[in-house]
Amino acid sequence: MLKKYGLEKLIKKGFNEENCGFLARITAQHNKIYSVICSSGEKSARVSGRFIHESKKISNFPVVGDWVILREGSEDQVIESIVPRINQISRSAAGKRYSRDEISEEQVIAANVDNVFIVSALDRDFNLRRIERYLTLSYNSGAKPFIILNKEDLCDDIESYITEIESIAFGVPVIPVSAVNQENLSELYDHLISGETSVLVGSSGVGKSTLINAFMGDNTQKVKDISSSVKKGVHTTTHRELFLLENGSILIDNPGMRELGLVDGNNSIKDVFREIEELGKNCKFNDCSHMDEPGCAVKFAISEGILSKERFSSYLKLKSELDYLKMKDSKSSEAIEKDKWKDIKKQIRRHYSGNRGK
Ligand SMILES: Nc1nc2c(ncn2[C@@H]2O[C@H](COP(=O)(O)OP(=O)(O)OP(=O)(O)O)[C@@H](O)[C@H]2O)c(=O)[nH]1
Ligand SMILES: [Mg+2]
Ligand SMILES: [Zn+2]
Repeated sequence: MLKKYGLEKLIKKGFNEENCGFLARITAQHNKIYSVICSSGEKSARVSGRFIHESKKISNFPVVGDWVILREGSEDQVIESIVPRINQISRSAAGKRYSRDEISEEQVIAANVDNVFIVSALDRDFNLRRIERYLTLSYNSGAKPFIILNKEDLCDDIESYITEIESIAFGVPVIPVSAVNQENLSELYDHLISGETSVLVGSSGVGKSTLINAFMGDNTQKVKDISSSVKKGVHTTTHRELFLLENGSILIDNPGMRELGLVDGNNSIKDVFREIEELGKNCKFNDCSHMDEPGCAVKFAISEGILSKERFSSYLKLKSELDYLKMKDSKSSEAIEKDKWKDIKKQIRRHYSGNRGK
């Protein structure tokens, strides 16, 4: 049963199934209740009290795609621990980014993911800068990105969109489809490989759930009804869920994301803006910031129209966001160190005041 749900991938990473107890994979999350699949079928589960107590960060809680160890509970199953993740797709939690007082928290969208399908619609939604952001998120996780251009039925000039994308996403497959008319889905289907887990990401209304329904061959997922399409900003899908397709591939649906803060990762800027990194090698100074240094090859490329200004400012924006996060991370480790000493001092004080009365 679990082999169907991608267990082979975990075993390949050195996971030993034998002495791990009661293993399951999270298929959906509804607030505190999880749906899980285990060797005896689907069940619902919650995290144990100890788990809540010991998990200091929201990113330590289980998410769709996680492998977990369960214990039989009186009502629901109890999640005791998470099997170390192969990878995770993360963003910084909405609304809290850059705020001074609140720590921006990492929110894990899905775990143990092989492919990220970035869905963009060929309508007003189309935005190269947003696609760059999603690419950064994918490269950060180590999963393989794909760009799906949905609603091709609404567009007469698909080729020009593809050319635009190809100029910013090097070597990333770009697949135009129509989920509603089921056009060109076979090309996408070829990338849905048995035992692999893929996640659909993209703004609300681009057709992620319609794609799930097309692949499942039914109306599993509720999709936005055309008549309510004027209700902007309303997300039709409200929770994440994992589906097993007939060909053995695993696909995760997601609610659309309004805000997409980055989480520091694998130096992904270098992968997304490969041509800028390449151009930079020809700058006069090794550490050129491409702002106003003499002999800057990047500035030269912009003045010659080889590199677009918009692309360059997107690079600077994402780079400064990641630099900020790096700086903040090192700050928070200092703060953690301080807190540790505070605790130790408190314990010493308690020790002495406790001994005084004896
Ligand atoms: N014309 C056209 N409409 C489509 C296509 N795919 C989806 N739609 C329509 O777009 C609307 C939104 O589709 P959903 O599948 O609900 O979008 P979603 O990405 O799941 O949205 P959230 O769940 O809110 O994140 C629906 O009315 C779909 O019928 C397509 O290929 N062409
Ligand atoms: Mg949806
Ligand atoms: Zn330069």
